Amino acid sequence: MSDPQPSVVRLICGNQNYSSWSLRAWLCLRRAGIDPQLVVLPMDTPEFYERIGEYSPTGRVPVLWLDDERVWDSLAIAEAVNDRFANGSLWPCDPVLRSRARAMMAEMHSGFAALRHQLPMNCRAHQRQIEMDAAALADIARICTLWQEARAMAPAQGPWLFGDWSIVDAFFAPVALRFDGYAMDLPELATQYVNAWLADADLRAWRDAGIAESWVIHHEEAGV
Ligand SMILES: N[C@@H](CCC(=O)N[C@@H](CS)C(=O)NCC(=O)O)C(=O)O
Repeated sequence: MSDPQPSVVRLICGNQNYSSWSLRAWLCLRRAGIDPQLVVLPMDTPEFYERIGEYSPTGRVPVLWLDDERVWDSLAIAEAVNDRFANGSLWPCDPVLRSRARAMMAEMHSGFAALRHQLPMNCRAHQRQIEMDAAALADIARICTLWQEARAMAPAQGPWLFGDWSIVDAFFAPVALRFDGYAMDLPELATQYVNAWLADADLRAWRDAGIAESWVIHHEEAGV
């Protein structure tokens, strides 16, 4: 069956400053060479709840609109972008690496609740002092182990988890922002990976847009 390219690609997002799931979807689109129209809905405001029903069947962001077709949830969006715009090239070619990358993405998508709750993604944060409990520290340690294992498996020399960029990198990009946003001791390899993200033009463009937003969500502001 033919798969005609949509004429309008639109990503419905939350605040760029705080919405980590939106960032993941947007990074996948950018890596596929797409510059989507962005509809940014300010989360935690009456406007969000008034408008989200027009766009999202779940009441959550992100949602990708390909003309009138809607794809919701960052995980499904990443796969749709890979299928529709990148010919499958956004995953590692090697099936063993691909399975590992997918397992890491799934673990990020369904896990790390303590990290997500205690260290919210916040583009404006930089080395904030924060108190973390044992569960958040365990999440950080687990992520560093995952990154180290991926790098050890990676055949390519690039800075990304499996050498060349893949979707799993998009899923850990908000973690890189958190690791920069809040002061913590990291292994050297994790610091290098965070720095690779901080130097990335797409991430910087998103972060700058987030910093420029005027909305503040007080319960997402952590650390000092
Ligand atoms: N599993 C979803 C999670 C989406 C999600 O929780 N989005 C948050 C913003 S990052 C949201 O829509 N929050 C607004 C609300 O729940 O009112 C995904 O991966 O896309």
